[in-house]
Amino acid sequence: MTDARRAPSLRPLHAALLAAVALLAVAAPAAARAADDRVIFRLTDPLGDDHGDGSLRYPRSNDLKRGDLDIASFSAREEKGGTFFEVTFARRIRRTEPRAIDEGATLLTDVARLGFYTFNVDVYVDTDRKPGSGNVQLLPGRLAELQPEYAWEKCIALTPRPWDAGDETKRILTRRQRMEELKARGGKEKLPRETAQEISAEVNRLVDEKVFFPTVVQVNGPTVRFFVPASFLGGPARPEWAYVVFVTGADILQKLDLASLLGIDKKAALPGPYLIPVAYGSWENKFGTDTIDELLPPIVDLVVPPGASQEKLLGSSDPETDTPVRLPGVVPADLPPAGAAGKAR
Ligand SMILES: [Ca+2]
Ligand SMILES: [Ca+2]
Repeated sequence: MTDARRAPSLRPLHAALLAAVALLAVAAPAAARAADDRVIFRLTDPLGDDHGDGSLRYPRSNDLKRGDLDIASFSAREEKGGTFFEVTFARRIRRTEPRAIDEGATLLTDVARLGFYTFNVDVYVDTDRKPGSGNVQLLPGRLAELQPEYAWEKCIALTPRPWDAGDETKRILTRRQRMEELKARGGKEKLPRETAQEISAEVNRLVDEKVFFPTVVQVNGPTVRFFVPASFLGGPARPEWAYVVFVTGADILQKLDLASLLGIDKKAALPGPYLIPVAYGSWENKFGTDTIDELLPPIVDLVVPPGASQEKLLGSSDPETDTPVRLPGVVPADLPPAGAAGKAR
């Protein structure tokens, strides 16, 4: 398309030739596309690796069992007005049902209104592919960063409570920004009201611009599909972009105590909204581990590029130096055909 548009500025003969070639080039993928149902890319992930760095144990809860958060594939499909991303798990997704989840007779279907309730999927997209350009920090509570080479411009956060998760994310980030500003000023007095408001306005603006919480979601067997409008990504998803994709457990009833943020010095160690954390030992409501590492991410399954090891990556934090794990992106266009991504362990 681009070549065809540029053609008139070239010498006539070349222009005609280029236009013909461009037409051919456009026609071939279009045909493939029709047969391929408008799939932009598809990444596969090994089965049986829903254990983070290798040490994660599922909570002893009836709502979550091994395999539930095991990613089998991640794909993108162009649809009218945007992109449907799709994650297929190793097992059927647990559907919400109208059962009471507290003493006030709140129903699960009141809180988790999109049909699922056990997981979050994060997708960080590096759209400019310029090393060092973009964000390396992830959403709160992930205890991970991105390798600067894959710094992201856009983040898609699929969660069972998208409306609340958006608000909570803003509250957590505002709180942290205010704490950092206070610290920078010597930490003695309160922030002037104006400064505090400026910080919150800026955080709100950034989250609205850069993070999308899908609300058009379809759950079907082991597969969840979620729609991201072209207006957010600047068009349909592209296979030349880099993607960091992982799943965490969702705790839809979690109440975050923001006051507890005050005691947190480690940059990465913020709590995350509706995220099941990891802790040493075995737990009813947390992922358990035998690793003593307060920066061990609560990431259960991660899609990695060929040659990389999920277990090594997720186990590479260094609490001593306050260094969280740093994750690489996957570029679908760079992969060998048939979606070899993640095959390497
Ligand atoms: Ca997997
Ligand atoms: Ca994986």
